[in-house]
Amino acid sequence: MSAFPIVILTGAGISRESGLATFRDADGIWASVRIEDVATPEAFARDPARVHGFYNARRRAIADPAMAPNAAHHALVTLARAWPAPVLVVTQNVDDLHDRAGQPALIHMHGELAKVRCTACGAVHAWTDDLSTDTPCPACGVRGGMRPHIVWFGEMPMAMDDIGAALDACGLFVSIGTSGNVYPAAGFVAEVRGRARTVELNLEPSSGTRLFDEAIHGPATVIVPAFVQRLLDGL
Ligand code: BV8
Repeated sequence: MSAFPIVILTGAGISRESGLATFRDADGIWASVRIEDVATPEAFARDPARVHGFYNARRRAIADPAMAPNAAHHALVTLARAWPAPVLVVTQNVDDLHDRAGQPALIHMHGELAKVRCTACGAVHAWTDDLSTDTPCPACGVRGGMRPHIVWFGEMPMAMDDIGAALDACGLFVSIGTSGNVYPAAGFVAEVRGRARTVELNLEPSSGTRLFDEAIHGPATVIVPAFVQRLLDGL
């Protein structure tokens, strides 16, 4: 088995079969809520209670004990444990299903629903309860400054330097369950193209499907375990 590092980008499609909605599919989140109303710094400044309500509902949904990692999440853990070189999962997802599956090297580039941040002191806290405009920061006590630890449109995604270094070093880039509409993540395939092998695993062709060396289409719980097995078999 050749020892090249692997970077895997995941999106909402990998969590769909665990019961979480995607964003841009017909039954996705952005079909019923406008991005400009809930997922920008301007929306939070204008109507923080509405933004809290949107993220409180989604935080409650991932806390449901019935919500569990699926075969695709587990397959990526199997790959990371068995592969002889580094395997980094970079997820756009704000759910905690990769964490709960036990993914060893994981970056949440768009933040995490299960964390909140104080805009007064910068402290980040693990959080399962609802957040309100009156919630005090457990670290500094200031009320009114708590926000979801989420990267909104117009904000800088997290850990971009680490992601850039991993993309520079990888020999294989795999994109799973993402429509390829949100940048900078949608640009990763173009960044590594020509240097690393690129593979798309998605229910249907993404916006950038022609940029991949190989594309396999189907449900993540079927095609991800099969692809992992193929890699581990050295094919
Ligand atoms: C930034 C909040 C500066 C969290 C989210 C060009 C270059 C750079 C930037 C831009 C650019 N053009 C525009 C921008 C700005 C903007 C952007 O991309 N806008 C788009 C809409 C045009 N980007 C930003 O503002 C970002 N910040 O750029 O900073 C910068 C510049 C350069 C370099 C560095 C920094 C910040 C983006 C933050 C986005 N935050 N939401 C939340 O509330 O959850 S985005 C939201 O979309 C989610 O986070 C989500 O993760 C993300 C991506 O969506 P997907 O995961 O792809 O989901 P989607 O529904 O679209 O697709 C699901 C796919 O799964 C489908 O294809 C479907 O077929 C498939 N599927 C379904 N079921 C299954 C399945 N596949 C397999 N199996 C299944 N069962």
